[in-house]
Amino acid sequence: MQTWSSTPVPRVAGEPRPLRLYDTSTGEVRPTAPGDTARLYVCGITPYDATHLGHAATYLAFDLVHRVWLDNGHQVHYVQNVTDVDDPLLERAERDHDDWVVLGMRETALFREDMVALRVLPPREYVGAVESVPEVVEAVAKLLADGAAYRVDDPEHPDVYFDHTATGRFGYESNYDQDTMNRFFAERGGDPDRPGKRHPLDALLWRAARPGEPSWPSELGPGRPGWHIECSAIALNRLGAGFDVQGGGSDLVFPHHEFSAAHAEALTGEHPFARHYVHAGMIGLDGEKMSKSRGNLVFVSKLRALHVDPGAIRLALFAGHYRADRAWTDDLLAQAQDRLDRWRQAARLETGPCAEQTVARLRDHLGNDLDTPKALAALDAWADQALTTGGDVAAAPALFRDAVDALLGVEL
Ligand code: 5CA
Ligand code: ZN
Repeated sequence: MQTWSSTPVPRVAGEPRPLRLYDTSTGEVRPTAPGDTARLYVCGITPYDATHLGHAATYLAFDLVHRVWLDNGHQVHYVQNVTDVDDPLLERAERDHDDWVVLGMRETALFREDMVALRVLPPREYVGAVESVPEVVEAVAKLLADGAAYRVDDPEHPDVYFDHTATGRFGYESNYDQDTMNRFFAERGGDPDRPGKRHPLDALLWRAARPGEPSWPSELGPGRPGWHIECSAIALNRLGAGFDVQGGGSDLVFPHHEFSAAHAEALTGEHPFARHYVHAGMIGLDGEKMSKSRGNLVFVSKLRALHVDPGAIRLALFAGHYRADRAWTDDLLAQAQDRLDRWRQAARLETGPCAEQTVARLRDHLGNDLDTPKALAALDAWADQALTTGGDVAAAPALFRDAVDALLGVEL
């Protein structure tokens, strides 16, 4: 699939700081340790509706990961998928008498526009589920051959399921107890009651063709991919096993990332699938998680149509820590716009107080599990000083502007 465009990222004077991130699987903030090329996979959208601020917050969090690695001199091999065939997309298309292919293409195009407007650096490879069907077929065939997968005994719909005990490590990514796993599996796309499964928690790998549903001919018989194997196959085939960060929102901790890891580890025999599993908190509105199914959404495209400054959207979402569940409010946006105005004013001064310490603090805070609230406070302190007492360093406003651009993705 076509990815999106980006603007150049300035290099910032001074010493970069390595990136430490909270890893869900170990429950610790640990250093990332990429080689020359850092390898990042972030779960992409299911394109049945426009991008809301919850999605945006998640992609902005990983945009910071991307930017901090670039600051450290790494190349970044970033892969993102688009779940352009799955139940929610097919259901929405049917509800609206829309063609699912057209719906997916339309919403994906809008997502790209939103990402460009928000200055999210693009993935190197942007990969659809539909275009990766052959990769999924190959993976599922291998899992079947290795005994990690099985067909249900249903001649009409011979679906293929993953034996969740295949790796002997199931549960290591989320660390959830049995009850929590059962609950989230049922709530988040799983089918515990499907007759013929060996265990309620086994996950779908290949759904045999049903009348009225899209399907692809394959050595497994006609059908379509399950959800988790899509991300295992796309990530493994481009990044290899043991890549640096697997990312997404915290609603993907289980079952999606647990199974993506289990499928991949059963395929390769290598552990771990990713060295860090990183999850962004949920953005809510009016006390509830913002979600397409609840319909309590604020769309990025709506805000753009209202001429809201994308830099203010970034700063509003960075005002809270990426791992915290937090609420979107009009006040939050107004405060972010004020902050952006002050920073712009300060960055346009001819001279200012020395900004080197400020940039060092910015790097320290971002390197420490993307602590944006503290990073923003450090930048506020410089801007306030610049606008009140001032300073005589001619290079300071440009250094401030470049650091905010390169590291926070905000154009002043
Ligand atoms: N296509 C799958 C991933 S393979 C999917 O979950 N798509 S999605 O469109 O439902 O979500 C896209 C991304 O936004 C995921 O990383 C998800 O965790 C994240 N997300 C969804 N809702 C929110 C929210 N309210 N706050 C923060 N992130 C969210
Ligand atoms: Zn995914």
